[in-house]
Amino acid sequence: MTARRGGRLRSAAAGVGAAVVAVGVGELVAAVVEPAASPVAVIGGGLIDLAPSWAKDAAIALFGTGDKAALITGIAIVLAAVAALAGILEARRAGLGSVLLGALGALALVVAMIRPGAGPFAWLPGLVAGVVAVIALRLLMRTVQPAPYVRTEPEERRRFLLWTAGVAATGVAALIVANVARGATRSIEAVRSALRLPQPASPAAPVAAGADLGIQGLAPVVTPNAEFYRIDTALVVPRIDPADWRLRIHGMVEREVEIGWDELLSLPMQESHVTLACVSNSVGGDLIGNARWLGHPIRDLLARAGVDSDADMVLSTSSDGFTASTPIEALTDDRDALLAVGMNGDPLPLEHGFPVRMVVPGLYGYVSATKWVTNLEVTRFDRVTAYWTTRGWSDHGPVKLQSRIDVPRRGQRIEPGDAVIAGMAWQQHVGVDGVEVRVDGGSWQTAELASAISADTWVQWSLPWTAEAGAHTIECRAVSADGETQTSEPAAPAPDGAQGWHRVEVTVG
Ligand SMILES: Nc1nc2c(c(=O)[nH]1)N[C@H]1C(S)=C(S)[C@@H](COP(=O)(O)O)O[C@H]1N2
Ligand SMILES: [Mo]
Repeated sequence: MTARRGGRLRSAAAGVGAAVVAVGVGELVAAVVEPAASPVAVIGGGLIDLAPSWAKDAAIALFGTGDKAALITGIAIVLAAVAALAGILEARRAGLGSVLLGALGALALVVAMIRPGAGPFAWLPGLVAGVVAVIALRLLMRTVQPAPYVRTEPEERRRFLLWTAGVAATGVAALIVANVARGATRSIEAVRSALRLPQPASPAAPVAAGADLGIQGLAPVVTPNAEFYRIDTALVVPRIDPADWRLRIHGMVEREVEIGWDELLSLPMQESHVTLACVSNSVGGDLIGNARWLGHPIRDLLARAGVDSDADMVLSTSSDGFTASTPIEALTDDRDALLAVGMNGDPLPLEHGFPVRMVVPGLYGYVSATKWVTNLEVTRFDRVTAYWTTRGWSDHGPVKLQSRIDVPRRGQRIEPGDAVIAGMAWQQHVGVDGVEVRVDGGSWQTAELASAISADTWVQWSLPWTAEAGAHTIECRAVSADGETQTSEPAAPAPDGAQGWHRVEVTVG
């Protein structure tokens, strides 16, 4: 009887040990890839969201500002109980406890992914936690298994205790490292939110009331930071303290220039709206956004360094090693190529390049918009090749003339009668002069253009439409300020940007 109880106790301990290491490793993965996707935090957050308000009020009344700690303690107790149960079940029937622990990991995975603002790797911590839990449980069960009905042998007990303690200690160590990593993130986030950016010496003109048509379903003309698309190779978002940030300008220059954060902020700041687009954006895609950037003109810094007339490119490098090759004329002509520190009135969000990034109107992001930028080398296209160019993308990346239908959405059902077709059009730094729309291959109709913020931004357009019952195909094409009509010739994003007409199929009635 004692032996049996001892066996059950060990099985329960094995379950708890497996859970500890799983949570530890899951939290560590989250701290590295996406702090907000921490399994404990998402489950806790989910519970907070689900909890009726009386329960929240009660928790706050009982625990005050310690309510979060209380919640986490509560989660830990419940998790320990479930894990102990998983251990006992696993001893009864191999696989049963594993399924239970795996399901907890799956729950963390799902909750992390359906969270608003979930990042591309939100699923990873839950997945890793689930897999680690199952492996650890199976491993520990093997050290329990030989002894459940036999008298406890000191040898076996020692082996079991060592393994369980080792596994749990690994989990605790992972938790500690995760917390240190998260602490570092928090402090950079705290530094960021405490920052006050200087007023622009040359502010952006206010956005005209007519720039946003306010049509439901149409992208807003200025994209809120939280909705701005994010594309980069950074599995771990670089965390740079502005106090440590430095930019070095070197290469084919008369004199090297190096500046730090304080000096950059002391320089005259310019503000302008620039639409940033990704070369990977497919026709009709949403890898594009428009923001009001605050920064210092790159042109002025290059002038300070004195650019060699043989140079035709600036290779910008980020703190994590990403590189972009930007044609030098785009950085030295009169366009608003900025070393940006602000985005829509706030310091750059961490994932959009905090503390400093480049923004260059008219070029795709991969050849111009280096985030977390720390190095500008003045050089030549025939001497060095940037990150995406070595992977088959074009070395120059001017944006192509494009237009997109936002309203109605593909597959949307519409009531017959008065409707509206609306969308966005862009060719940054060239500008858009018109948009034409046709339905079911009929004649092209001229859409109404909203007032453009500038040639460096996208522009909204709309066209009233009397929707008749049946299936319809809507197409649009833009005309640039240069008089070019958007080509119907389709092309995939690689190697230099997608092209062709956006086509949307809808059903009326
Ligand atoms: N450091 C760094 N900067 C980068 C990238 C990157 O991978 N690393 N990607 C570029 C690409 S391809 C694009 S489209 C833009 C996207 O900027 P966003 O994420 O702020 O929208 O950043 C550019 N800057
Ligand atoms: Mo991109």
